[in-house]
Amino acid sequence: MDELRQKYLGAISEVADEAALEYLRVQAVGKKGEISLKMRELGKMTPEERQVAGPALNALKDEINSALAAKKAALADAALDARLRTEWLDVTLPGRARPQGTIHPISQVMEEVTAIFADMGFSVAEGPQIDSDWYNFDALNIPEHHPARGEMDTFYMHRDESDNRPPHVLRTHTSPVQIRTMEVQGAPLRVIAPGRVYRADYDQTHTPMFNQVEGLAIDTDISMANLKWVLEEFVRAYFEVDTVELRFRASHFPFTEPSAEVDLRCSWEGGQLKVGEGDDWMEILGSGMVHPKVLEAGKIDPAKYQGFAFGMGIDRIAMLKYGIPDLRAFFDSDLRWLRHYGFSALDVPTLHQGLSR
Ligand code: 2NL
Repeated sequence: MDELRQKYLGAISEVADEAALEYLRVQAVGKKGEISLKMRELGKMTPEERQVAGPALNALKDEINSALAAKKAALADAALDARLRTEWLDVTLPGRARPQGTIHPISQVMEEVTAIFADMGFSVAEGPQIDSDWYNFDALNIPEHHPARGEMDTFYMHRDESDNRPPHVLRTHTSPVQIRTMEVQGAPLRVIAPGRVYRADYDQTHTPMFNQVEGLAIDTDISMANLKWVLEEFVRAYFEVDTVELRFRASHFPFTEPSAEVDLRCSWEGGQLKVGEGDDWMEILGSGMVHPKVLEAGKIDPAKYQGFAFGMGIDRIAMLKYGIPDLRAFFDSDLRWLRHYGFSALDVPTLHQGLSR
Protein backbone atom coordinates (compact mmCIF):
# COMPACT_ATOMS: atom_id res chain seq x y z
CA MET A 1 0.00 0.00 0.00
CA ASP A 2 2.86 2.36 0.87
CA GLU A 3 4.53 1.50 -2.41
CA LEU A 4 1.38 2.38 -4.34
CA ARG A 5 1.04 5.57 -2.37
CA GLN A 6 4.61 6.69 -3.06
CA LYS A 7 4.47 5.63 -6.70
CA TYR A 8 1.32 7.61 -7.54
CA LEU A 9 1.80 10.66 -5.30
CA GLY A 10 5.36 10.99 -6.66
CA ALA A 11 4.27 10.58 -10.26
CA ILE A 12 1.39 13.06 -9.83
CA SER A 13 3.72 15.70 -8.39
CA GLU A 14 6.05 15.35 -11.36
CA VAL A 15 3.47 15.32 -14.16
CA ALA A 16 3.83 18.26 -16.60
CA ASP A 17 0.51 18.40 -18.46
CA GLU A 18 -3.15 17.45 -18.25
CA ALA A 19 -2.92 14.55 -20.68
CA ALA A 20 -0.19 12.83 -18.60
CA LEU A 21 -2.23 13.49 -15.44
CA GLU A 22 -5.30 11.85 -16.98
CA TYR A 23 -3.19 8.85 -17.97
CA LEU A 24 -2.06 8.53 -14.32
CA ARG A 25 -5.65 8.81 -13.09
CA VAL A 26 -6.73 5.92 -15.30
CA GLN A 27 -3.71 3.90 -14.18
CA ALA A 28 -4.43 4.45 -10.50
CA VAL A 29 -8.17 4.90 -9.89
CA GLY A 30 -9.72 4.14 -13.28
CA LYS A 31 -12.09 1.12 -13.56
CA LYS A 32 -9.16 -1.19 -14.22
CA GLY A 33 -6.63 0.89 -12.31
CA GLU A 34 -4.27 -0.52 -9.71
CA ILE A 35 -6.26 0.76 -6.71
CA SER A 36 -9.54 -0.54 -8.15
CA LEU A 37 -8.02 -3.98 -8.75
CA LYS A 38 -6.72 -4.01 -5.17
CA MET A 39 -10.24 -3.18 -3.95
CA ARG A 40 -11.60 -6.17 -5.81
CA GLU A 41 -9.19 -8.34 -3.83
CA LEU A 42 -10.96 -7.31 -0.60
CA GLY A 43 -13.59 -10.00 -1.31
CA LYS A 44 -11.05 -12.79 -1.02
CA MET A 45 -9.77 -11.57 2.36
CA THR A 46 -10.76 -12.74 5.81
CA PRO A 47 -13.10 -10.33 7.61
CA GLU A 48 -10.22 -9.32 9.92
CA GLU A 49 -7.89 -8.53 7.04
CA ARG A 50 -10.68 -6.70 5.24
CA GLN A 51 -11.36 -4.49 8.25
CA VAL A 52 -7.82 -3.15 8.07
CA ALA A 53 -7.25 -3.15 4.31
CA GLY A 54 -10.71 -1.73 3.33
CA PRO A 55 -10.49 1.66 5.09
CA ALA A 56 -6.78 1.93 4.24
CA LEU A 57 -7.49 1.41 0.51
CA ASN A 58 -10.38 3.87 0.61
CA ALA A 59 -8.18 6.43 2.33
CA LEU A 60 -5.46 5.87 -0.29
CA LYS A 61 -8.01 6.28 -3.10
CA ASP A 62 -9.24 9.56 -1.53
CA GLU A 63 -5.69 10.77 -1.10
CA ILE A 64 -4.82 10.04 -4.75
CA ASN A 65 -8.06 11.66 -5.97
CA SER A 66 -7.30 14.81 -3.96
CA ALA A 67 -3.75 14.88 -5.29
CA LEU A 68 -5.10 14.47 -8.86
CA ALA A 69 -7.60 17.32 -8.35
CA ALA A 70 -5.02 19.60 -6.77
CA LYS A 71 -2.55 18.91 -9.59
CA LYS A 72 -5.24 19.46 -12.18
CA ALA A 73 -6.05 22.88 -10.69
CA ALA A 74 -2.34 23.76 -10.48
CA LEU A 75 -1.80 22.83 -14.15
CA ALA A 76 -4.82 24.92 -15.20
CA ASP A 77 -3.52 27.88 -13.17
CA ALA A 78 -0.08 27.56 -14.74
CA ALA A 79 -1.61 27.39 -18.25
CA LEU A 80 -3.68 30.51 -17.54
CA ASP A 81 -0.60 32.31 -16.17
CA ALA A 82 1.31 31.44 -19.32
CA ARG A 83 -1.52 32.82 -21.51
CA LEU A 84 -1.76 35.98 -19.44
CA ARG A 85 1.96 36.52 -19.82
CA THR A 86 1.84 36.31 -23.65
CA GLU A 87 -1.71 37.40 -24.60
CA TRP A 88 -1.83 40.86 -23.09
CA LEU A 89 -3.62 43.95 -24.27
CA ASP A 90 -3.07 47.51 -23.09
CA VAL A 91 -6.65 48.66 -22.51
CA THR A 92 -5.40 52.17 -21.73
CA LEU A 93 -4.29 52.68 -25.38
CA PRO A 94 -6.31 55.33 -27.27
CA GLY A 95 -8.84 54.16 -29.90
CA ARG A 96 -7.71 53.50 -33.46
CA ALA A 97 -6.25 56.65 -34.98
CA ARG A 98 -8.35 58.38 -37.68
CA PRO A 99 -6.67 59.02 -41.04
CA GLN A 100 -4.62 62.19 -40.70
CA GLY A 101 -5.53 63.99 -43.92
CA THR A 102 -8.83 65.33 -45.18
CA ILE A 103 -10.48 65.26 -48.59
CA HIS A 104 -10.15 68.61 -50.36
CA PRO A 105 -13.56 70.28 -50.95
CA ILE A 106 -12.93 70.24 -54.72
CA SER A 107 -12.32 66.48 -54.67
CA GLN A 108 -15.41 66.04 -52.51
CA VAL A 109 -17.58 68.05 -54.93
CA MET A 110 -16.12 66.16 -57.93
CA GLU A 111 -17.20 62.92 -56.24
CA GLU A 112 -20.64 64.30 -55.43
CA VAL A 113 -21.24 65.55 -58.98
CA THR A 114 -20.01 62.27 -60.45
CA ALA A 115 -22.33 60.26 -58.18
CA ILE A 116 -25.35 62.37 -59.21
CA PHE A 117 -24.75 62.10 -62.95
CA ALA A 118 -23.80 58.42 -62.71
CA ASP A 119 -27.25 57.86 -61.20
CA MET A 120 -28.75 59.43 -64.36
CA GLY A 121 -26.75 57.12 -66.61
CA PHE A 122 -23.77 59.34 -67.44
CA SER A 123 -20.33 57.80 -67.53
CA VAL A 124 -17.09 59.68 -66.84
CA ALA A 125 -14.68 60.57 -69.65
CA GLU A 126 -11.10 61.77 -69.20
CA GLY A 127 -8.52 63.15 -71.59
CA PRO A 128 -5.23 65.05 -71.87
CA GLN A 129 -4.70 68.40 -70.16
CA ILE A 130 -2.46 69.49 -73.03
CA ASP A 131 -4.26 69.24 -76.36
CA SER A 132 -4.01 70.57 -79.90
CA ASP A 133 -5.73 73.83 -80.79
CA TRP A 134 -7.89 71.77 -83.14
CA TYR A 135 -9.46 69.79 -80.26
CA ASN A 136 -9.59 72.78 -77.94
CA PHE A 137 -10.92 75.38 -80.44
CA ASP A 138 -11.59 74.35 -84.07
CA ALA A 139 -13.65 71.26 -83.24
CA LEU A 140 -15.77 73.45 -80.96
CA ASN A 141 -16.58 75.93 -83.72
CA ILE A 142 -14.47 78.63 -82.08
CA PRO A 143 -13.29 80.79 -85.00
CA GLU A 144 -9.66 81.57 -85.81
CA HIS A 145 -9.77 85.12 -84.45
CA HIS A 146 -12.00 84.54 -81.44
CA PRO A 147 -10.65 86.43 -78.36
CA ALA A 148 -10.58 83.17 -76.32
CA ARG A 149 -7.74 81.98 -78.55
CA GLY A 150 -5.55 84.97 -77.72
CA GLU A 151 -2.46 84.77 -75.53
CA MET A 152 -4.33 86.95 -73.06
CA ASP A 153 -6.66 84.03 -72.27
CA THR A 154 -4.93 80.83 -73.33
CA PHE A 155 -1.64 79.19 -72.30
CA TYR A 156 0.17 78.10 -75.48
CA MET A 157 2.95 75.49 -75.34
CA HIS A 158 6.31 76.85 -76.41
CA ARG A 159 7.31 76.08 -80.01
CA ASP A 160 10.67 76.70 -81.69
CA GLU A 161 10.52 78.68 -84.99
CA SER A 162 11.44 75.53 -86.93
CA ASP A 163 8.84 73.36 -85.15
CA ASN A 164 5.90 72.91 -87.49
CA ARG A 165 3.74 70.63 -85.38
CA PRO A 166 0.26 72.10 -84.77
CA PRO A 167 0.03 74.50 -81.80
CA HIS A 168 -0.88 72.90 -78.45
CA VAL A 169 -2.52 74.56 -75.47
CA LEU A 170 -3.36 73.83 -71.85
CA ARG A 171 -7.04 72.96 -72.38
CA THR A 172 -9.26 75.93 -71.57
CA HIS A 173 -12.31 73.69 -70.98
CA THR A 174 -12.96 69.92 -70.85
CA SER A 175 -14.85 70.03 -74.17
CA PRO A 176 -11.91 68.48 -76.11
CA VAL A 177 -12.43 65.36 -73.97
CA GLN A 178 -15.99 65.19 -75.22
CA ILE A 179 -14.94 65.64 -78.86
CA ARG A 180 -12.55 62.71 -78.40
CA THR A 181 -15.31 60.66 -76.75
CA MET A 182 -17.68 61.34 -79.67
CA GLU A 183 -14.97 60.25 -82.13
CA VAL A 184 -14.26 57.02 -80.25
CA GLN A 185 -17.70 55.97 -78.96
CA GLY A 186 -20.10 57.52 -81.47
CA ALA A 187 -23.79 58.08 -80.72
CA PRO A 188 -25.86 57.59 -78.62
CA LEU A 189 -23.76 58.99 -75.80
CA ARG A 190 -24.13 60.17 -72.21
CA VAL A 191 -20.92 61.41 -70.56
CA ILE A 192 -19.56 63.94 -68.15
CA ALA A 193 -16.01 65.24 -68.38
CA PRO A 194 -14.69 66.56 -65.06
CA GLY A 195 -11.18 67.92 -64.65
CA ARG A 196 -8.61 70.69 -64.53
CA VAL A 197 -8.69 73.50 -67.05
CA TYR A 198 -6.42 76.52 -67.54
CA ARG A 199 -6.93 80.15 -68.45
CA ALA A 200 -4.52 83.09 -68.24
CA ASP A 201 -6.50 84.96 -65.61
CA TYR A 202 -5.77 85.74 -61.97
CA ASP A 203 -7.84 87.91 -59.62
CA GLN A 204 -10.37 87.64 -56.76
CA THR A 205 -12.66 85.35 -58.73
CA HIS A 206 -10.28 83.69 -61.22
CA THR A 207 -7.31 81.33 -60.83
CA PRO A 208 -5.12 80.24 -63.77
CA MET A 209 -6.05 76.60 -63.06
CA PHE A 210 -9.57 75.64 -62.07
CA ASN A 211 -11.92 72.68 -62.28
CA GLN A 212 -14.84 72.17 -64.57
CA VAL A 213 -17.49 69.57 -65.32
CA GLU A 214 -19.06 69.40 -68.71
CA GLY A 215 -21.90 67.10 -69.69
CA LEU A 216 -22.98 65.78 -73.07
CA ALA A 217 -26.00 63.68 -74.08
CA ILE A 218 -26.51 62.68 -77.70
CA ASP A 219 -29.33 60.62 -79.19
CA THR A 220 -31.98 60.73 -81.93
CA ASP A 221 -34.63 62.54 -79.88
CA ILE A 222 -32.88 64.86 -77.42
CA SER A 223 -34.34 68.30 -76.72
CA MET A 224 -33.93 71.29 -74.39
CA ALA A 225 -36.64 69.65 -72.24
CA ASN A 226 -34.27 66.76 -71.47
CA LEU A 227 -31.55 69.29 -70.64
CA LYS A 228 -33.87 71.14 -68.25
CA TRP A 229 -34.90 67.96 -66.42
CA VAL A 230 -31.33 66.71 -66.06
CA LEU A 231 -30.16 70.07 -64.72
CA GLU A 232 -33.09 70.32 -62.27
CA GLU A 233 -32.40 66.82 -60.98
CA PHE A 234 -28.73 67.67 -60.64
CA VAL A 235 -29.32 70.90 -58.70
CA ARG A 236 -31.87 69.22 -56.40
CA ALA A 237 -29.50 66.38 -55.59
CA TYR A 238 -26.40 68.56 -55.32
CA PHE A 239 -27.86 71.18 -52.97
CA GLU A 240 -29.81 68.46 -51.12
CA VAL A 241 -33.17 70.30 -51.33
CA ASP A 242 -36.60 69.02 -52.43
CA THR A 243 -37.59 71.84 -54.75
CA VAL A 244 -35.56 74.04 -57.07
CA GLU A 245 -36.44 76.57 -59.74
CA LEU A 246 -34.23 77.19 -62.76
CA ARG A 247 -34.35 80.12 -65.17
CA PHE A 248 -32.98 79.73 -68.70
CA ARG A 249 -31.58 82.96 -70.13
CA ALA A 250 -30.74 83.17 -73.84
CA SER A 251 -27.00 83.40 -74.32
CA HIS A 252 -24.30 82.66 -76.86
CA PHE A 253 -21.55 80.04 -77.09
CA PRO A 254 -19.88 79.08 -80.38
CA PHE A 255 -20.40 75.34 -79.61
CA THR A 256 -24.14 75.37 -78.85
CA GLU A 257 -27.20 76.67 -80.68
CA PRO A 258 -29.46 77.67 -79.07
CA SER A 259 -27.49 78.51 -75.93
CA ALA A 260 -28.71 79.31 -72.46
CA GLU A 261 -27.23 80.43 -69.20
CA VAL A 262 -28.99 78.86 -66.25
CA ASP A 263 -29.88 80.73 -63.06
CA LEU A 264 -31.04 79.19 -59.81
CA ARG A 265 -33.69 80.75 -57.50
CA CYS A 266 -32.14 81.46 -54.12
CA SER A 267 -32.00 83.82 -51.16
CA TRP A 268 -28.93 85.30 -49.51
CA GLU A 269 -30.55 86.38 -46.24
CA GLY A 270 -27.97 87.00 -43.54
CA GLY A 271 -25.20 86.15 -45.99
CA GLN A 272 -26.42 82.52 -45.94
CA LEU A 273 -27.35 80.85 -49.24
CA LYS A 274 -30.74 79.15 -49.42
CA VAL A 275 -31.55 77.29 -52.64
CA GLY A 276 -35.10 76.98 -54.01
CA GLU A 277 -36.59 80.00 -52.19
CA GLY A 278 -36.24 83.78 -52.13
CA ASP A 279 -36.13 86.49 -54.80
CA ASP A 280 -32.53 86.26 -55.97
CA TRP A 281 -31.20 84.44 -59.01
CA MET A 282 -27.72 83.02 -59.18
CA GLU A 283 -26.00 81.93 -62.37
CA ILE A 284 -24.70 78.36 -62.02
CA LEU A 285 -23.88 77.11 -65.51
CA GLY A 286 -23.95 77.49 -69.28
CA SER A 287 -25.66 75.08 -71.64
CA GLY A 288 -27.35 74.54 -74.98
CA MET A 289 -28.01 72.21 -77.90
CA VAL A 290 -24.76 70.98 -79.46
CA HIS A 291 -23.94 72.93 -82.65
CA PRO A 292 -24.17 70.73 -85.81
CA LYS A 293 -20.59 71.65 -86.72
CA VAL A 294 -19.41 70.31 -83.35
CA LEU A 295 -21.25 67.02 -83.91
CA GLU A 296 -19.55 66.81 -87.33
CA ALA A 297 -16.14 67.43 -85.73
CA GLY A 298 -16.93 64.48 -83.44
CA LYS A 299 -17.80 62.34 -86.52
CA ILE A 300 -21.48 62.19 -85.56
CA ASP A 301 -24.13 62.79 -88.25
CA PRO A 302 -26.07 65.98 -87.31
CA ALA A 303 -28.90 64.98 -89.67
CA LYS A 304 -29.61 61.94 -87.51
CA TYR A 305 -28.46 62.94 -84.05
CA GLN A 306 -28.69 65.95 -81.80
CA GLY A 307 -27.70 66.55 -78.18
CA PHE A 308 -27.47 68.89 -75.26
CA ALA A 309 -24.32 70.03 -73.48
CA PHE A 310 -23.52 72.04 -70.39
CA GLY A 311 -20.52 73.27 -68.48
CA MET A 312 -19.99 74.52 -64.95
CA GLY A 313 -17.20 75.55 -62.64
CA ILE A 314 -16.63 73.02 -59.86
CA ASP A 315 -14.76 75.50 -57.68
CA ARG A 316 -17.68 77.90 -57.82
CA ILE A 317 -20.36 75.36 -56.90
CA ALA A 318 -18.08 74.07 -54.13
CA MET A 319 -17.84 77.60 -52.68
CA LEU A 320 -21.61 77.99 -52.85
CA LYS A 321 -22.46 74.69 -51.16
CA TYR A 322 -19.84 74.77 -48.44
CA GLY A 323 -19.77 78.51 -47.73
CA ILE A 324 -16.17 79.04 -48.79
CA PRO A 325 -15.68 82.78 -49.28
CA ASP A 326 -12.36 83.03 -51.11
CA LEU A 327 -11.56 81.03 -54.27
CA ARG A 328 -7.81 81.39 -53.88
CA ALA A 329 -7.82 79.52 -50.56
CA PHE A 330 -8.52 76.32 -52.56
CA PHE A 331 -4.95 76.37 -53.82
CA ASP A 332 -3.03 77.69 -50.79
CA SER A 333 -2.48 74.26 -49.14
CA ASP A 334 -3.03 75.88 -45.74
CA LEU A 335 -3.36 72.97 -43.26
CA ARG A 336 -5.64 74.89 -40.91
CA TRP A 337 -7.97 75.70 -43.83
CA LEU A 338 -7.85 72.10 -45.08
CA ARG A 339 -8.74 70.75 -41.62
CA HIS A 340 -11.64 73.18 -41.39
CA TYR A 341 -13.11 72.75 -44.87
CA GLY A 342 -11.85 69.21 -45.60
CA PHE A 343 -14.00 66.06 -45.52
CA SER A 344 -13.48 62.73 -43.79
CA ALA A 345 -11.62 60.29 -46.00
CA LEU A 346 -14.02 57.56 -44.81
CA ASP A 347 -17.28 59.23 -45.91
CA VAL A 348 -17.68 58.49 -49.60
CA PRO A 349 -20.46 60.53 -51.23
CA THR A 350 -23.29 58.31 -52.50
CA LEU A 351 -26.89 59.15 -53.28
CA HIS A 352 -28.29 56.54 -50.86
CA GLN A 353 -26.05 57.43 -47.89
CA GLY A 354 -26.25 61.18 -48.43
CA LEU A 355 -23.81 63.20 -50.47
CA SER A 356 -22.33 65.22 -47.62
CA ARG A 357 -22.59 64.27 -43.98
C1 2NL B 1 -19.81 77.65 -69.06
C2 2NL B 1 -20.38 77.18 -70.32
C3 2NL B 1 -20.59 75.27 -71.68
C4 2NL B 1 -20.56 73.46 -73.21
C5 2NL B 1 -19.99 74.14 -72.17
C6 2NL B 1 -20.00 71.76 -74.91
C7 2NL B 1 -19.19 70.70 -75.21
C8 2NL B 1 -19.32 70.09 -76.43
C9 2NL B 1 -20.25 70.51 -77.32
C10 2NL B 1 -21.05 71.56 -76.95
CL1 2NL B 1 -18.30 68.81 -76.83
N1 2NL B 1 -20.93 72.16 -75.77
N2 2NL B 1 -19.88 72.35 -73.70
C11 2NL B 1 -21.78 73.88 -73.73
C12 2NL B 1 -22.37 75.01 -73.21
C13 2NL B 1 -21.79 75.71 -72.18
O1 2NL B 1 -19.96 75.89 -70.63
O2 2NL B 1 -20.16 78.70 -68.62
N3 2NL B 1 -18.93 76.89 -68.45
C14 2NL B 1 -18.32 77.25 -67.20
